[in-house]
Amino acid sequence: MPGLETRITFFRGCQLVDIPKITDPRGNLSFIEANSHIDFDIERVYYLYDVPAGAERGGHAHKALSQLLIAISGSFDVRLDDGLSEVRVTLNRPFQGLIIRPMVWRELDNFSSGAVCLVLASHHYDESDYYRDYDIFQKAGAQLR
Ligand code: T46
Repeated sequence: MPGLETRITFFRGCQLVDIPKITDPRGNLSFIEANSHIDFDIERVYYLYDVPAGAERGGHAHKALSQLLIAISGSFDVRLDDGLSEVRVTLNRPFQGLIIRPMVWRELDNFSSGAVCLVLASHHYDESDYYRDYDIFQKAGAQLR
């Protein structure tokens, strides 16, 4: 169902995406199709779960990777930072996703009990794609601007 979803671009190309939701007395169903609801091929899927209260994930940026994050269960906050400014987004619906683009620092916190973060990623895991040092990320971002 290309084009039916709502996308709100709000920060450095990052987007909030409404994912189709098929309601049914038997329970709801949502689906995501590559190059339709998201504008990249899905090369990897991973998920964060059993996150202890007060724990934080992320704390890095990517050079080339795009990802779609979904709170499949529960809720958590995502802080996005481009080296100049930041925004905070709460994900708490299994039918809404957040696309995070390259060169955006992300930190995930405030995980609710039982929260599950599903991630659809544009590339396989590659440690060399990470900026894990904020100062180095900020300098690299400044050179691109
Ligand atoms: C991101 C946030 C939302 C792998 O071996 N394969 C994988 O696909 C991933 C994602 C990680 N790993 C290894 C690398 C580390 O030894 O798992 C360990 C933990 O990874 P990391 O500290 O990067 O996990 P998070 O939750 O801080 O970050 C992850 C993603 O790495 C990152 O791209 O945006 O989730």
